[in-house]
Amino acid sequence: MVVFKKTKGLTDNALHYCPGCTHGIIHRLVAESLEELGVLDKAVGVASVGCSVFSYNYFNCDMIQAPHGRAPAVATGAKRANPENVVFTYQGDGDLAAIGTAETVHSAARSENITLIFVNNAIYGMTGGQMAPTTLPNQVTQTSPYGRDTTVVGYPVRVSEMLSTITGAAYVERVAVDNVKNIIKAKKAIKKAFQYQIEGKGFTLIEVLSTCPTNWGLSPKDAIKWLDENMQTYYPLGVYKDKYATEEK
Ligand SMILES: Cc1ncc(C[n+]2csc(CCOP(=O)(O)OP(=O)(O)O)c2C)c(N)n1
Ligand code: SF4
Repeated sequence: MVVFKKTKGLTDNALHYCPGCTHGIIHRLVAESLEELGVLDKAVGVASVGCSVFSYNYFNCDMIQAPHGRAPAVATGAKRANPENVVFTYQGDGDLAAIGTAETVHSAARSENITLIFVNNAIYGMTGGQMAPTTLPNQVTQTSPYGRDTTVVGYPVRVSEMLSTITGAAYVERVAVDNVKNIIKAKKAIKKAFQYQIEGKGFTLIEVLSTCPTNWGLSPKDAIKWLDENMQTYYPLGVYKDKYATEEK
């Protein structure tokens, strides 16, 4: 009896992520969703710059590598050139909410029919743990060794809340992958975003709260606890925008 089978949406390449990093779980949820919706052969993923830069080696669909922050612009081109494609970006918070803020906001404003998978781990992972726009107040990073001082560097950007104010955004939800219940919810949200795209409903973004045990300086277990206790307080989970919610009922 087959109890578990790996999704066809992922290649057989071994993931390079650190032990306890939840990038791998998020990859699986995206890949399973594409497979279950039967769109793997027309899916185009856009890898960003950050720890997930090699996601083009893992997703078993067409992939493009975009320069830092430019993934939504590249995705816009891929979608407009071939509207039957199911196009998604996979971006960290440094990529999406710092250097790529303009592309993120304006692709939402234009209601591009693309899906952004936004992995928020509150830090720049790949480059060694510098402060990100999403770093929490008082959080210690390599560039905020005494904790993020909001009087000097300002406050974290809440991407889902911000995008929910944009008329062009169709569906924006924040999820987490810290326990089984939340992982199931995260999968549902990701699948729904792709479903919306298939139905031509416009811009969708799923923000996934994720761990970076290496740069947080925590064990994988304590990193999950830190995500629960600190990140979810500052970044509450939930649906921030669903233009079509009433239609669905
Ligand atoms: C134009 C440009 N500026 C800066 C960098 C350096 N850089 C590479 S990855 C990265 C941060 C990535 O952090 P994030 O997007 O949060 O992803 P994570 O690694 O945490 O998954 C930076 C600043 C770059 N590659 N290109
Ligand atoms: S540095 Fe952080 S985000 Fe990058 S793979 Fe390691 S744990 Fe994951």
